[in-house]
Amino acid sequence: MINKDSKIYVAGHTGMVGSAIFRKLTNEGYRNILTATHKELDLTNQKATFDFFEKEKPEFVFVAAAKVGGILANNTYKAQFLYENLMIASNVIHASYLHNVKKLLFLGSSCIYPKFAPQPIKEEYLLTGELEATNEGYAIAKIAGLKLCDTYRFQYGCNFISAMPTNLYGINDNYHPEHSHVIPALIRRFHEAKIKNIPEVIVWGSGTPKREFLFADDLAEACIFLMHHYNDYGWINVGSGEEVTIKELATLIQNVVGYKGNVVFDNTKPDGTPRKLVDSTKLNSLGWKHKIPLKEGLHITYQDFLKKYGS
Ligand code: GFB
Repeated sequence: MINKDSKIYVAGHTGMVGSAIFRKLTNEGYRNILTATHKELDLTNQKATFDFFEKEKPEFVFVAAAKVGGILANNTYKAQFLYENLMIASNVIHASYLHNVKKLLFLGSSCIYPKFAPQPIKEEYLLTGELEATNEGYAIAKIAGLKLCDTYRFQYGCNFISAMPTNLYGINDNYHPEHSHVIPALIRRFHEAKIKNIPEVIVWGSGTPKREFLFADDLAEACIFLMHHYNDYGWINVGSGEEVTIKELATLIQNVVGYKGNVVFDNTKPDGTPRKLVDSTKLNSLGWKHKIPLKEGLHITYQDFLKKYGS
């Protein structure tokens, strides 16, 4: 069982999810947290990863390191999203097996499920239909990762588990104008339009797709909860059940930012999956539920954006 003195490696601790897990662990009094920046350790490099585990011998591992991005980034850098995420998953999971890590939690994404899966999406719908083309590479790499966890449990008795979060947003997100996810992209675009008096803001796609959103600090809490309470095969959905259309989301963000101009939809940009609401019954029945509602999370996120980029 994990305790406050356990040696815990948070892979990807500088990213939005990894930094939320690091923050939550620190606030809860875990005193022995191991981290390494991308510059210090390239997890796509098998030798470097194996040497790191040989030297550091972590007891518990959160795999929050990944090459991530929004729909345009996934649809542009297809090879990198497949290769880099495959290598990170394979290297960290195999190194954890080689060095007797007591427990590992691998983080995937709701994009692993079929494009037209029945909604809400249950864990067992995996591999029952075609994937969404725009993020197929990322999805296949994440499916490989969760399958590595289950097969290492089967063949080597490793206590490796997987969590599949819905779309995430929150503190320390990536605000790149092209490569980011929808919430940080629109926060930045509405903010810049407000301060520069730009008459209209473009939102990608038709505005009709629906997305469920979970605040990254809620996911961090769910990951620590699962590290304590889940020790079995299978992947666990982590969602909020809070679903909005992209049009409704744009209006929410426009109001949070206080932008008074027009909103225009650019149909030349891809919509992606029409809907991806995950069924979180399995996790909820274990005793975890999200806390931060979308509106409150958007306000917190915008304040974080202003603190970091407002000037
Ligand atoms: O957040 P997003 O890029 O991720 O796009 P996905 C969600 C929806 O928002 C899509 C629309 O329908 C976009 O067309 N959208 C509107 C925008 N305006 C924008 C904008 O300015 N930027 C962005 N990025 N979207 C990702 C996967 O898909 O979901 C990742 O590509 C990952 O691999 C992530 O799985 C959770 O939900 O479409």
